[in-house]
Amino acid sequence: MVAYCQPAHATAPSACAVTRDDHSAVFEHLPDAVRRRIETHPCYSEDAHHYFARMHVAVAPACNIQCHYCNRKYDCANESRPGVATELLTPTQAVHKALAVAAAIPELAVVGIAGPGDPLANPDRVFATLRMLSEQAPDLKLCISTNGLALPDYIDELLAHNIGHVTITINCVDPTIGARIYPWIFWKQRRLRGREAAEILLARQLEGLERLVARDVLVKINSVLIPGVNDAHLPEVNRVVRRKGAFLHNIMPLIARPEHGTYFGLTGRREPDIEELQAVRERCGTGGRMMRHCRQCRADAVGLLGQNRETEFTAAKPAAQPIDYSAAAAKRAQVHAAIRRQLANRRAIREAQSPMPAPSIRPLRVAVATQSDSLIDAHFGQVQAFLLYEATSAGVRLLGRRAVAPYCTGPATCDEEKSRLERALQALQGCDVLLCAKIGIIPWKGLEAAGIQPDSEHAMEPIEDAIVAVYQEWLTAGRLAPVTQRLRG
Ligand code: CLF
Ligand code: SF4
Repeated sequence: MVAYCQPAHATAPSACAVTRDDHSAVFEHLPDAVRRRIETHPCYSEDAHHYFARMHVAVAPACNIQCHYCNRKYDCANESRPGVATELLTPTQAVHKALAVAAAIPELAVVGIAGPGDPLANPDRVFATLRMLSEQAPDLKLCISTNGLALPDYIDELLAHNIGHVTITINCVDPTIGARIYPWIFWKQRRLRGREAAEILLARQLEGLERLVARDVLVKINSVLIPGVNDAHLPEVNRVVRRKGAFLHNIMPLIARPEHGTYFGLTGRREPDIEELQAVRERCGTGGRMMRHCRQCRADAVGLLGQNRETEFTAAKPAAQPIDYSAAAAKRAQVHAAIRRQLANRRAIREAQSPMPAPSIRPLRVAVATQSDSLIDAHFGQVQAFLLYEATSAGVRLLGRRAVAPYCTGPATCDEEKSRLERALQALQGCDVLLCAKIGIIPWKGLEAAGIQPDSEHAMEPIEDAIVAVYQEWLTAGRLAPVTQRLRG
């Protein structure tokens, strides 16, 4: 891609003061027809992402441009990052895998093609896959994510394959900035560079956006926030794409580490921190039309957003039984109907509740040690990053990921241990609570002394359920002082 395009632990909605996610209330003004098109899509509806799953089929190896944040040669099975895929599939293998996943995960709602290269730079493979999928699994939504260079050439074909959701990665609308992100594009049998290349790419992206919107496709724009390159420019991108009819804007942090071998990673381009990301999103100010729950999926991701179940469904692991797709589709229809009922109940509860009191209660910042990105299942000292969440009376929201040097790296002198703890505390700065599966007594005391409450009571629980429970505890205990009295982070 292009960039950064457990069985669901769906729980019954509750009438408690905070739910796992109430943010998509902002979509409730949408016409019913549009709401129906997004309510099961985990990327287009923040509500849906807790309940409905997506999968990507990695059928698109080639790309027609180069981005300075991309290196598709690097793969790590444990890493969730756009452009990463463990195995490339033929269209037939991809369809077989999609049917196997659909049979095993009834929450599956969307099959997307997001790489590892650009889908529209691989039109034969991609359209063969889409054609077979729409014939054999007509109840699944199909979705693609593209850099947009070839998009205007394929509008009719995308519509013919029933594609109702398209993501275009647009990182800038100014070719001077574009030339700093895209070293080249491959265009009409020639490799073009610099501003000329960026001008063509950006013009094609915006043309594709306008033409899809004119054909009633719901277009989401992904933008990678690259500090020092396009951070100040993204509000302008937001204005332009909104004016042209984009449905949703998703601003994601740059991932750039030297070990990934990308230009930005190797030349030390900094990844933005959570506060910068929030600030840019706020400056765009599109409220509910800003996607905030993207998990920067792999090109072969399977499961709920944040889950990586792809290793359960490799080409080398064919389904044990022949797949009875009709039975799977019938089961899926039942499961989806039950989830829809839950969500409708939840909406009804939300609508019946009086408006929330003025936001005098400050948010609770929670750091989570997790391996799976869905459960609290990691030891404090062994993680290389914490997920950071914010809980308010409106719900629980993922803020992002904060890297940390693991605290436990073998025997250490007192001084080394102290400096490891200091690094961990720095990564946890601004947090009230750390949720983890386990933590040693020394870091426990260190965190407490720094005003961060370690908590391993919720080990192996789904992350957002645990955060709701902790938020309720803090609320009940009166530990969330009014905003005016205490602001952190
Ligand atoms: Fe895949 Fe993208 Fe479709 Fe979703 S992902 S092609 S729109 S089904 Fe979603 Fe993953 Fe973020 Fe993409 S969380 S990277 S936005
Ligand atoms: Fe996507 Fe191609 Fe850019 Fe990589 S180089 S992020 S595959 S558009």
